[in-house]
Amino acid sequence: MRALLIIDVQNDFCPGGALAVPDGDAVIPAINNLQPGYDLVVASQDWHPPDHRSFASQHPGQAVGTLTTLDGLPQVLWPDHCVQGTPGAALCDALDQARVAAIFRKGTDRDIDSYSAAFDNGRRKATGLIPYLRGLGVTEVDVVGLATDYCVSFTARDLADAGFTTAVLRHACRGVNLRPGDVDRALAQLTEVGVAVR
Ligand code: VGL
Ligand code: ZN
Repeated sequence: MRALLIIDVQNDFCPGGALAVPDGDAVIPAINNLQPGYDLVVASQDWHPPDHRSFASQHPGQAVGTLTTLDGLPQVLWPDHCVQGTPGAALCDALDQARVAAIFRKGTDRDIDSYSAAFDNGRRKATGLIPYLRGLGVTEVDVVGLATDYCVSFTARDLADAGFTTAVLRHACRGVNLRPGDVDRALAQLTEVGVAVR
């Protein structure tokens, strides 16, 4: 069984959104075209409470983009984004959801960020994605969506670690590139842990 995993194609990550990824909406037609080629299509959704501690607004005096630590883990401070139930948190209307069998929400615990769709950043709690895929007999997962250097990359690494044959499809991903070269570095690190980048 081959699955397509669509990461965080949400309004806040697209142009005009709170944490807009450059050219983020370009992934949507690419992902719509890919979907018919898979046995299973699954999505994730970044889904934060309004006082999530990854938000710079929760750290007076600290600017968006600052690198700090949260509960002992490295943490970039982000603008408020993907707040539960807001239009910014919704999956983009142009994304074809007809074949999306399940949506895994993440980042719901205010005290820890969750880039991966499988575990929080401290690998303390699981979302259930991995047992869900295993239970359906999935062995191969192609990962697409937003953002390449955060949620796509963390998810692909966790899936490869869990034993899935994992690939990231570059043409259907876009990255933040907070520091120039972040996307290229993230993809290079993925190839080192056995994720195919194509
Ligand atoms: C993401 C930063 C903060 C992502 C989510 O979906 O890549 N990035 N929250
Ligand atoms: Zn987030």
